[in-house]
Amino acid sequence: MKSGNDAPIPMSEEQKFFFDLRGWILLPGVLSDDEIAAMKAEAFAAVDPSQHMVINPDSSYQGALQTLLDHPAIVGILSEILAEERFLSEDYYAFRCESSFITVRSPGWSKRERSDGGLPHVVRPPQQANAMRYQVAGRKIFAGLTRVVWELEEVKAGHGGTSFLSGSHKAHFNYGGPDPYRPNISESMWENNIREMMEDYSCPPGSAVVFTESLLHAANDWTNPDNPRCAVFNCYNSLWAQWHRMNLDHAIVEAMPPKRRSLFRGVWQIGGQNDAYSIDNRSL
Ligand SMILES: O=C(O)CCC(=O)C(=O)O
Ligand SMILES: [Fe+2]
Repeated sequence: MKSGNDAPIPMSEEQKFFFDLRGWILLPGVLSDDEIAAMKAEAFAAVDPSQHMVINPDSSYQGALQTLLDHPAIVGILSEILAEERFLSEDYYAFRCESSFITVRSPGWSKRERSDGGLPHVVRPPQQANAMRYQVAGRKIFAGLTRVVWELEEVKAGHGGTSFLSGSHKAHFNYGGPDPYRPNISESMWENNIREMMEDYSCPPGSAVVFTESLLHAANDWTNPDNPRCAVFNCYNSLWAQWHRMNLDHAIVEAMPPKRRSLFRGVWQIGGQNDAYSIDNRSL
């Protein structure tokens, strides 16, 4: 297992192939045992004793968890699928982070605790044109809104990891519900068949899952009796598009190393050089 925030690891041709084909890839065993222990301690400290409500929603932007935001194992991938080559730089990231949260689920946690009840959903239905959609043009992936899930505990397939309908990020037909603009499969005549075809992953602690939010995906009951789920969900976008409202405290970003700060700069391009984060150039 490797670790440390050193040089970014380029996205491999194999990763591109499978990410394009399925809409998600697993990076198993990225973090060292020491890193996992430190991060888990922070994550568990951020949730209340019932283990579901997050007390400090900004925890994953701080401490050891902060280093996940631009971990070298994902920087190469995000630069490939969210950035144009001409914007790549040593000093600034060519993509943005726009959401980060911690999830702790003890054995028996039910997806009914989520507002969507575990319904398979997407950012926008992929068969329509929009700024978040997954696309490939000129042999280049553009993955609109992209999520990186860091699993800090073991995940066993079929026991509560995030599940995906592989390939659905490129679907051209709707999900069988009454409204083609609905970003989920509610009221679909094929709901059971869709759910049956969804797949998830097994992974050791310290693994990362990267998926496009144009892929149908869902939360699931945590039925693994051996350990809770402890995961950090980080969301990224291009320099010029924003889905989430951030409202992240300026002081938290200001305390980060300068390159990491650039993940939180304003969302615009023309009218000056938009590289560095500042109090006057932040995404809100
Ligand atoms: O909680 C989960 O496993 C699914 C989370 C989810 O819907 C997302 O990351 O967009
Ligand atoms: Fe989601």
